[in-house]
Amino acid sequence: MSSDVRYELYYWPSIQGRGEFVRLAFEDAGVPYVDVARLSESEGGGVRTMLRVMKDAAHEPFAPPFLRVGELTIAQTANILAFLGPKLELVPDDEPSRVWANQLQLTIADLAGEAHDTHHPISVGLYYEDQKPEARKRSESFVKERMPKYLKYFERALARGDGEHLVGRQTSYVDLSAFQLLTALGYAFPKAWARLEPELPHLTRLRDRVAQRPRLAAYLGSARRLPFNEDGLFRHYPELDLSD
Ligand SMILES: N[C@@H](CCC(=O)N[C@@H](CS)C(=O)NCC(=O)O)C(=O)O
Repeated sequence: MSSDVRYELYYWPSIQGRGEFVRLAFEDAGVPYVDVARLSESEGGGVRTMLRVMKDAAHEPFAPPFLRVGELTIAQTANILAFLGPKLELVPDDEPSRVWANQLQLTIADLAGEAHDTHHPISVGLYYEDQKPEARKRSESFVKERMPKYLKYFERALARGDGEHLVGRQTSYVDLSAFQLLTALGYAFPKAWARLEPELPHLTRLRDRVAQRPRLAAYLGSARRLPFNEDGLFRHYPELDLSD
């Protein structure tokens, strides 16, 4: 695995958000990356730098996260991971496995999008406080129907494989993303998660196993791992969780 390549990740500096799926892949692989917007402006970082790089790219990203490596600028989380997977040795070599990995990753992205829409059902341009009644309505169907439907789908996918890995027989970037997704949903919707957890034995084991991978455990305990917060993709608003 080559680590003399300079990988630059661009993402909002104060949230885990979608950038975290990419950070976890680098951290687990032990491959250095520069989290550019988390550097100060004097170090060549910051949000303004990120937005300028984004606008100037020949293949302009619509939104962060994006990756810059050599001449390439690559956006869309699942696309970034499909690019990085082979380089970080986090996906099997064969095409069916890679297509399956991408399929699962895109489904994780769909679920992340729906989780986001629970707190921003009307507009990303408005505050949560400006769309609270709609958010409650949206999250009711999310915690009762959509979250269980997605998570049971991932549980079946795991059970149909080797029971431990979503793709093939080794840890892939999809397993890392599934860890992130489950941890994030447990943070945002603790009651809904607690009700579902007994029905998700394989997923729960996967989450716990991934958390113990040495490089990942070191990262999760470090200051590089930002805490969840209510500016991010997965927010904990008790009124949007399952009621008792
Ligand atoms: N489908 C894209 C979504 C990217 C996205 O929505 N990024 C958010 C932050 S997590 C953003 O900065 N959005 C700005 C916007 O939509 O205007 C992906 O998976 O990367």
